[in-house]
Amino acid sequence: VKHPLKIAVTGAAGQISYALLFRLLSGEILGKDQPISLNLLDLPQMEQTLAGIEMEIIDGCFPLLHEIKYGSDPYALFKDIDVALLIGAKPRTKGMERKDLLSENAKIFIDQGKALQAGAKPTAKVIVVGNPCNTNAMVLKHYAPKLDPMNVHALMHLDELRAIAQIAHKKRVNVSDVKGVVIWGNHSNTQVPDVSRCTVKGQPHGLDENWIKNEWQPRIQTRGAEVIKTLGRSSAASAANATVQLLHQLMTPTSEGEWYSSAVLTNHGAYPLEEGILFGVPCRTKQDLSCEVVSGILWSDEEMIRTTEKELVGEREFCKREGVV
Ligand code: NAX
Repeated sequence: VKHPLKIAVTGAAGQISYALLFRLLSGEILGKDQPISLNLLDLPQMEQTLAGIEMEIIDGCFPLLHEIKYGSDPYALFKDIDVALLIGAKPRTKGMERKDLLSENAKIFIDQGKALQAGAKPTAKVIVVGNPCNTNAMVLKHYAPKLDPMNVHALMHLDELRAIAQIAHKKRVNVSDVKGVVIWGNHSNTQVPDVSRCTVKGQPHGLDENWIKNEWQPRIQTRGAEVIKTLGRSSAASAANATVQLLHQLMTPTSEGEWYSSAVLTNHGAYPLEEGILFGVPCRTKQDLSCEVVSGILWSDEEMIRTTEKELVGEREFCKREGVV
């Protein structure tokens, strides 16, 4: 039997986490032989909800559940963890400006970065889901210098899955026939969904350029808002799915010639980008489970890349002015 993997989940009383925890414990993501210790973290006022969630998890009777803890202290709950899924964040409320959103969230991620630095295993893998996820992860990494920058990810995988699903639908093929999509940049509507290396059933995709530019790209960029408008609340189950699928990617060597999109610190030097921001790029997991950026993909639209880069640099400059980083 394998040693239990210790996984911390923040925002554990929220709707994404609710759709995520049972997927994790089912064994489909990390394997049927991988026991899991869960550390659930949320705000102090959510303790009652966490107690109820713990009851439901116990009632799930999962053979892979080794231990479960919950609370509101990141220092206690990040101790010795292998994985952190950072979902909790301050939502944007009515009338709130983007800069308020940034500074409110910066506080959370300063604190959690420090707690990871203090207690997490140096090899820990971190996925930041809470928005604005790229800049939240940038702040977190600043306060957790011991973490390998290639182990700190901001979630772009939902955008990637949305992008693949739309192409599969258009081409009337199975989603598994679509490979090589990349989502560059920020998890916002400036992101750059890219088909320059996309194949369908191993062949060049053959998609109409007009459809790509005028329908597919804008649809992917604004899909989150489209879901909110239709569903009446923000995507939770699909976000949970993307989070566990990314975790699976990070814990499994990537097949030859393939990649997944994820936002990592730009200091890797694989592309000419401003350093010190988390930017969506194609990544691969190596045999030793370290993560590397796939280099050499030519940008089909550099202007769009520079726009999303500029947005992220703006968010970082704001954090600098506020003394956050
Ligand atoms: P919910 O409001 O249902 O849950 C968020 C939970 O986080 C709440 O229980 C809240 O108490 C908790 N929380 C707040 N501050 C915390 C802190 N300092 N420590 C621990 N817990 C804290 O939101 P949900 O729908 O689950 O979404 C969570 C986050 O995911 C939001 O920021 C949302 O914008 C973001 N998303 C990111 C996506 C991505 O692709 N990167 C897509 C889906 C989603 O929009």
